[in-house]
Amino acid sequence: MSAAAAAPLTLGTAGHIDHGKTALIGALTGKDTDRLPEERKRGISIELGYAPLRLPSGRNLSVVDVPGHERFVRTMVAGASGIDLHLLCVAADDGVMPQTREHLEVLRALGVDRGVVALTKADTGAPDLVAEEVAELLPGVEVVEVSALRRTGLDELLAALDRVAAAMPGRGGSASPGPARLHVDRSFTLRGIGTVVTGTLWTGVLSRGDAVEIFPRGLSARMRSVQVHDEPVESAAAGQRVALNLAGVGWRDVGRGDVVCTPGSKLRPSYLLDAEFELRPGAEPLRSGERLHVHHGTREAPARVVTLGAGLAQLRLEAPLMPAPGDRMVLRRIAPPDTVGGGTVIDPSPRKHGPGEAVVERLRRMAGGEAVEPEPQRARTTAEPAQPDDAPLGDDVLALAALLRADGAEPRADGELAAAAGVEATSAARAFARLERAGLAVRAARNLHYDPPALAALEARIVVICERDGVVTIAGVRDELDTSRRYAQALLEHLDAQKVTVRRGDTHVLRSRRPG
Ligand SMILES: Nc1nc2c(ncn2[C@@H]2O[C@H](COP(=O)(O)OP(=O)(O)O)[C@@H](O)[C@H]2O)c(=O)[nH]1
Ligand SMILES: [Mg+2]
Repeated sequence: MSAAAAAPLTLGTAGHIDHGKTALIGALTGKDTDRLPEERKRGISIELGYAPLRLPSGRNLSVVDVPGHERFVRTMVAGASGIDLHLLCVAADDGVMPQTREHLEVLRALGVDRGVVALTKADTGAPDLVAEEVAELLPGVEVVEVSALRRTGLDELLAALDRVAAAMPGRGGSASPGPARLHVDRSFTLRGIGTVVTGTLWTGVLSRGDAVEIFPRGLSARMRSVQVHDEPVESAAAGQRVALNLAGVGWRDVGRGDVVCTPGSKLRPSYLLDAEFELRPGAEPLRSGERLHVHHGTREAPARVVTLGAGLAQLRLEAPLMPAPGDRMVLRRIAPPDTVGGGTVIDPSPRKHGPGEAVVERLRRMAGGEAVEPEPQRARTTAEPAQPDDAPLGDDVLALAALLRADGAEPRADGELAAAAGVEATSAARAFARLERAGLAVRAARNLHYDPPALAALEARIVVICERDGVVTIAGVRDELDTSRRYAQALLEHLDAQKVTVRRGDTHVLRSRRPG
């Protein structure tokens, strides 16, 4: 098979902030992946960036450029989920830094074990010393010195990427049979075109005109058109960045974290999953009852851990995920935020159970690829009390969550949102409380809730401003985030309440920096 015909792959950047990731992708592809005005103004990546890259062999890569700031690790995880190989960037003038290590942990957790290291900014610093440091961290991985500024080392880097890619068949064609699955990272509307969603196609093929289902809400839609990196195609293959124009759903009904699949997929929203975990060296072992954040696809959910022994655990999720057997997940501690390790899904829809020899035996067989009978229904024991939160969220509550997510940085007031979702005014407060408990909403002010990732991104942007200027004001946040005074005020008051910032007269300052 010629390289051009070989299956496409997705490449993700990784590495500490300011280590030249975005500049390098710009030099390689001609595309500036920092699109937000303040990304350009401040030179910091906040959102995920995308660009196509054609290797000298003709092999096509989709590049996902991730942010390096420690506050944006969850965005990095969403971007890295679904990539095939990495381009780890380590700056010659800075060496291995905290997010170099944390991004590597995320890649390891996701099972991304192939890639190339770019020793960036080789026109400065001490490339030789840093090369030694990298060789210790990642033995056996090719390291290429590059300078995006001087445009040196780029051909060598492309050749190294080609060598790594050549050994990877990709997920397309026969490597990826069965129904298609795309984890959505963006949804928007274009005038005259309608709803567009984008994401990385994990498995299968998506073709123009075909019907799709969208989970967790189980909506139906049809693909009016399919694009790969801005080019219309008849069908897209696994491993590619894809944009779909969907008929039959509004853009507010779909958002980051949703999964688009073709009919026949066994994918369903799940609040329970059994998995095998591998923690990072030195991490404290998982404890039963511990609460962690689970990242899967472009979605995340808080979960309680129930250890089962033998490296296995059941996760009791507070918000639904759409897992499939063999999928990778990343586990992060909530406070202080830290990547703990990764997991591989074995049973995406188990019964609620505790440890036991039979449980471990059954999961071992499933992990080995055996078809195993579903678990028999068993009575709850006193050790596993029934919890009202275990009941699946109703359609109206999920609709509320979808609207909240679609509203993003500027959510409507609670009352307006409830009305739009068809939730009765009398049960709105209960619905919001339910969403909060499920990790699908955060209350920021009276009558104002945010989608948690949207709020986290806004908070991170404000912290970046604080770090730069020392202080922030309501007017400053309003202008920099291009929002209204009302949102700016709510955000700052929320940050004060969260003890991230503290109010000093008309300004707010960071309380304390976490040690790097
Ligand atoms: N000297 C030098 N500076 C570079 C090079 N590449 C990037 N930079 C600078 O390093 C800073 C951070 O680069 P950027 O690509 O935004 O880093 P990222 O945070 O890893 O995406 C910017 O000020 C760039 O101009 C390089 O090859 N040589
Ligand atoms: Mg960047």
